Amino acid sequence: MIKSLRPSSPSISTSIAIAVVAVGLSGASSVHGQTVPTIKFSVDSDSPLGTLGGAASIWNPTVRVGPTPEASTFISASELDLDPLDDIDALTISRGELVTGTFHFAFSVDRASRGLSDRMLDIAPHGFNFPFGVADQVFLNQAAGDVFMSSEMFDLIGRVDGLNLFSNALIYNQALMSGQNLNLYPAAYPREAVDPKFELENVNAITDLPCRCSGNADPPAAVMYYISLSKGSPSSPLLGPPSGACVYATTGDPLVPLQLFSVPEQVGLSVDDDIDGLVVYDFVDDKGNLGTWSAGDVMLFSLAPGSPSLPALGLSPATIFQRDGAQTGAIDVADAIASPADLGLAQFDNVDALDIIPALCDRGNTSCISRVMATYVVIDSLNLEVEPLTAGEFGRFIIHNGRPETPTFLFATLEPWPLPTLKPSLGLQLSIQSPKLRARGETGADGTLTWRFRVADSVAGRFVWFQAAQPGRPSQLVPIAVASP
Ligand SMILES: [Ca+2]
Ligand SMILES: [Ca+2]
Ligand SMILES: [Ca+2]
Repeated sequence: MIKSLRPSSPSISTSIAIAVVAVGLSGASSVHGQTVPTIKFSVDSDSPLGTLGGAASIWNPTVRVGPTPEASTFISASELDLDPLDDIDALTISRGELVTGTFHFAFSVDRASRGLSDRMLDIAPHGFNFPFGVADQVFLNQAAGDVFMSSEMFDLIGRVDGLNLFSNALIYNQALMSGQNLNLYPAAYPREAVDPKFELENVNAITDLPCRCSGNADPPAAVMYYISLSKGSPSSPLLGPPSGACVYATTGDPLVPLQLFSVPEQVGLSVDDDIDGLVVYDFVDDKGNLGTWSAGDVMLFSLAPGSPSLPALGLSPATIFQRDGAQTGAIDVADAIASPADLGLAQFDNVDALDIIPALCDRGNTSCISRVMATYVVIDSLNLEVEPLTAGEFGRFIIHNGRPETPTFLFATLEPWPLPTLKPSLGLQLSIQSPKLRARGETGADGTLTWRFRVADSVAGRFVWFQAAQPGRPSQLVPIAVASP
């Protein structure tokens, strides 16, 4: 039975229809040719976006991808009736895929995590190249706003198979990768080093990653979100036992308050534990109700550093646990279904956001697993290199990290501002106005391409702005002062 502190409110089950209208934005949509990922996330209270209720809000990326990242509020702290000082540190939709098969983990790590640098997937099997993962994004100081995918597959018992690499690959960069980014700062491509002084956004909750299951229609909008607050959040004592290990359910409808879904002891935890990564399967009970922890429900979670259950079991903040609604007693090592090493992480690392991606391949079929992973993984960052230019002489323009064997275009302008330019044929927006197509070509199997052409005499002494693009993927903007001969 739910302990509701606001008994006069309508129940969650009766308000689902309203909620679908209120928050029914799920499913990939396309605006101006750019794909908007369905992914929802939250950030921690130390993130620039986490002030003024930002850490108590649910966010999603916007269509705008470019030099100025911009996430938008999906459900605000006030719509959730949360305090601006609360911190949502775990978030999930109900994941039926949890109980029907195998899955990869999608996860984020905190600012202090390092990853295991000897587990990089830059030479993955079957010719695939997954160049970015936790360890290199940490090295470049841009991991905290990223989402990674496990190379291994799991079910509710533990690891079942995978690439046997015990590693991870970047699937959403914090910024700039159209359709594969959260539109957070720093505005850096995955291969760029970020100044250590930069105040990083830390994603500490994710859910609703789309399945790239070919042929499937967009999934229906989620009817309910399940959240956990970080320990010490001011709303916690108002919603049930004060604890970071409680889970609350919400339709996102501002008229319906958060409802207590589970208390710590129901999932084998202490009130002093803190759930910081969460995936729930909420089984519809025989009365047709959602929003209560009961037999048939399943929960995956990770705990925050400092949770007393971890040292008691000798386990890590990157351990992932599984509990079901019929289980009783405290968690133990048998409930741990993924270790840090399974995910390519170190023992002291912290998984601080969690989701699952359905595995579509048979066990042992590493060719299939690599191919499916390649549909999620950030493969390239389409970097444009322009060597110093002199009017009247040949210049060299080099594409790095492009998608292999893909049409590639180079644009230039003398007047870059103020308006960006829509390129529907490429499914993207260039950051410059009045772009002139200067060159086209196709990248080689290694994703590189070099153009060499004569620079016009008329641009001697002037600034020229260059930007390259592959379908759906613009490069960074490169301004160059052209020397006079
Ligand atoms: Ca990154
Ligand atoms: Ca978290
Ligand atoms: Ca954790």
